[in-house]
Amino acid sequence: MPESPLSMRVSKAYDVFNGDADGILARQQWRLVHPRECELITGVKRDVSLLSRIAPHVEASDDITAFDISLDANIDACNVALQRQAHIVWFDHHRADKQFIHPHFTAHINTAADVCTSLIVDRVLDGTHRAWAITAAYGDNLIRVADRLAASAGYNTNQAVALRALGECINYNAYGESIEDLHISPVALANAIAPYISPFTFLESSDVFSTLDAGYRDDMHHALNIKAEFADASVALFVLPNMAWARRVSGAFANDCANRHPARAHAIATPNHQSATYTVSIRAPIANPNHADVVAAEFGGGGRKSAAGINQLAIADLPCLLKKIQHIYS
Ligand SMILES: [Mn+2]
Repeated sequence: MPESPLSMRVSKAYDVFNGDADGILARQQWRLVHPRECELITGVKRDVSLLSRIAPHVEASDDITAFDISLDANIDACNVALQRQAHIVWFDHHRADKQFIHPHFTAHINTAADVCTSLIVDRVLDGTHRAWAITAAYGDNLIRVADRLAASAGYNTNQAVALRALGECINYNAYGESIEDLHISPVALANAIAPYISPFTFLESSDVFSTLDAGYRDDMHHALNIKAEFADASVALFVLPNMAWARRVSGAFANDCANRHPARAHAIATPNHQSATYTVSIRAPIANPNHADVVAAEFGGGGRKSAAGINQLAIADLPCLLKKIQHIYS
């Protein structure tokens, strides 16, 4: 008997992930252990409402695996996909006030300040691909956690330095207003990394790292010449120029500032190309990694306790944001 068209359809798998190091490398670990042909849904770091791209098209028994994107920012699309009877597994560390229970929904969400999505996946996989998890933790600026994991995994200083450089470069590549600002599209980067069981082999075999590293150094050199708009012992605000390099390096520069001044909170504002708004990266002081998400949320942004961002801050609201940051951290 001929099969009906319905039963002939093979269920599809979608990997939906942030285009930064944490998103790409969370997915990397998962797919090394659970290989599957997947459609990749990702974008620049700020492009977090990714699920809406596919939710209206998914079908019953399709599988969606989400990494490092906020559940709250995708809740409507999530409901659409569940109504269409897809199965969803969600790994994330962003604030999630809208968590729910559903037979087709599995959540691995942990919002602790010393956790990133790649470390959540690492725990679920019992550390099977720890080196990639460490690389991601460096990329997400969890330096102390990553150093500790690297030491306990038996890596020497040179190896830890290599993983840190790789993580920072992959993370750096995700920042930009659009894919055009980036050196490599996140889909291409995820595909370039996908075959590698070890980041060390990737570093030896691929020229992707040297491309990103050269771009990173170049952009960072520009950024380090920018004077702070405001700076005291507890808060600093930088406004970068309206250039592609500034949009690319803003997040990495924010992390670099945070690491050099661990007692200070930082805000890095970068003009958007199309509108009279800024993208703002906010970093809580490393010594007090709290409230960044709360500050960002007040201006329509979001993120984590230690690091958060605003995609569209009206230029006129910048003084107001600075006041809020001073109020919280001074
Ligand atoms: Mn992350």
